[in-house]
Amino acid sequence: MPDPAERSFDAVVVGAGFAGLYMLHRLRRQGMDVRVFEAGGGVGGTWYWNRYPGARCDIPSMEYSYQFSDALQQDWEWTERYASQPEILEYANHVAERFELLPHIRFHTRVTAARYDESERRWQVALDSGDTVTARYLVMATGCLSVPNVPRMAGLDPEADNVYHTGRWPHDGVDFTGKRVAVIGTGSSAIQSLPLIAEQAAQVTVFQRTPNYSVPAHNARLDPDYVADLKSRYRAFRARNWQRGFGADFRDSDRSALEVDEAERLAEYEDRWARGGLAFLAAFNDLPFSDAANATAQVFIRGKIREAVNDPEVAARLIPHTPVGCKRLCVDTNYYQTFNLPHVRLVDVTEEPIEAVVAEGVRTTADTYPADCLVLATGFDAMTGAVTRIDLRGRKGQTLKDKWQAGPRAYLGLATAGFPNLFLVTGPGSPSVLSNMLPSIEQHVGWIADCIEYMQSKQFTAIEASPDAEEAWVDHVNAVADLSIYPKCNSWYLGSNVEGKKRVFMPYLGVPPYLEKCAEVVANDYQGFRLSSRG
Ligand code: NA7
Repeated sequence: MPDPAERSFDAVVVGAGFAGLYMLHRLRRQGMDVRVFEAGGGVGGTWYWNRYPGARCDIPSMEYSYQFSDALQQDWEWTERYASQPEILEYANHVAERFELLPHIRFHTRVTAARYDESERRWQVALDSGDTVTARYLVMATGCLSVPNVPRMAGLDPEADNVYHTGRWPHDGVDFTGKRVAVIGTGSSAIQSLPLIAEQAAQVTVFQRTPNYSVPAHNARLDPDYVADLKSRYRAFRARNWQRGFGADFRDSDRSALEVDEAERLAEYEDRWARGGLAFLAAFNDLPFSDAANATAQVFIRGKIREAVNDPEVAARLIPHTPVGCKRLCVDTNYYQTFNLPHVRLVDVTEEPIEAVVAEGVRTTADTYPADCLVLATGFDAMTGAVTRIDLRGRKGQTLKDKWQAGPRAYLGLATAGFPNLFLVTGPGSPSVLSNMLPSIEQHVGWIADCIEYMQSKQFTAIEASPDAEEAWVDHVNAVADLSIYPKCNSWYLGSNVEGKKRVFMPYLGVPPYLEKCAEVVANDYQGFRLSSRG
């Protein structure tokens, strides 16, 4: 049992990723007694767990970092255009040490349940150690991509020594030299890891359910002159990008793909392809909204896949038929080209479904593919999984899992009606994964910290989203999504990658209006929230 003094906090934060670290820092700066509980053995969240070969951020490193400390952003030196997982983890550790956060984090401790005590107006938080602590505020900094999605397959033992989920990669790495490897999934994790796994393995069989579009990363060492120039105007540069959701690299366009002629359109796509990265999606302003505009980008990438892959039959199987960006666009280094290697083959499980994982490898309806080890690149129970797996009970004992059964409901993605003093960092209904996560985390953490400070200054003891405001916001999130291509294919944005999960679009599309709305809510004394004092 913890020391009695250790049982009661002003705030408990769940998770020590980038959201949890900054939340801890902010609340401590406000003089609060805070404890972070983290299931992992270190800080970094998704970057702590996703240690698979090739794991790398798809946002440029000069913009995938905190902005709250000028000294920090001036001191830290990124080495590559897109930072690798080890470098991002090193950064997270640096932040934790620099701001003296580690003594306030309890590692290897999972929050299993939390119950709101209405009479005390405090959360009772149960830990897997068997201890219970209490706090006025509970902040879920649990990440959008933190609960692995493990497929149900006959014969599959996800805990077996030769089975590796990309989101739970062994810390010592895996040596695939001379091994026959089966990779299940063709999302970003597979797309990043396959070329490196194939460099080592004797044979790789990739099991694809849905092909994905991927654009080249063109990753490279950062040019010191470029870094020096950016740092000389870093604060303004980042502040401006924050307002837009993505950074300068994105080069937003104000043109429709349909208002230019074919030559101009191709030139734009070629230019973006040559520069690499997610900015491909911003080539024209209607790619996320117009089927006809999006179709032009589809044709372009399909051509690039045909150019990259020697065997036309393999190329045909790798070509997606969904809108570009509908599933998150991937960013790769030699993904399609890897299928030209003689020891790499592609199996389409829509043609020959997997029947079972067997001792020899993976058996489909057509064949058995030998494998010594299995890589599950099968993604995550995104956005809601980490929150709903905790037995969270709000007023009148209502569970969050029940409340969100038909899809997540949260006001601004920050709070949910019936659960006072509970905050979500980058929760469903906020831009989160459709923005640069780091600024979005900072914006949410700042909003929550300011809100708590406001409550204390006014002596409020509880804050709760009103059901009406929440409903209006959820309707708005859906209405905006329905204007876009996003609901037109199955993706983790919709939860449709997880068996039995309700198909609902979860992030909010549009950073600038979202920032305005959050500011407006504050300016109007937390409009849409009910604030109350005891008695
Ligand atoms: P993703 O993008 O969700 O990809 C998971 C892949 O695994 C995807 O191709 C899935 O096919 C496939 N999958 C999942 N379950 C199965 C089963 N049962 N059988 C065959 N294939 C399956 O996860 P990632 O980890 O790659 O990337 C997540 C995000 O992390 C990424 O978007 C970046 O933002 C960083 P499906 O498409 O569902 O048919």
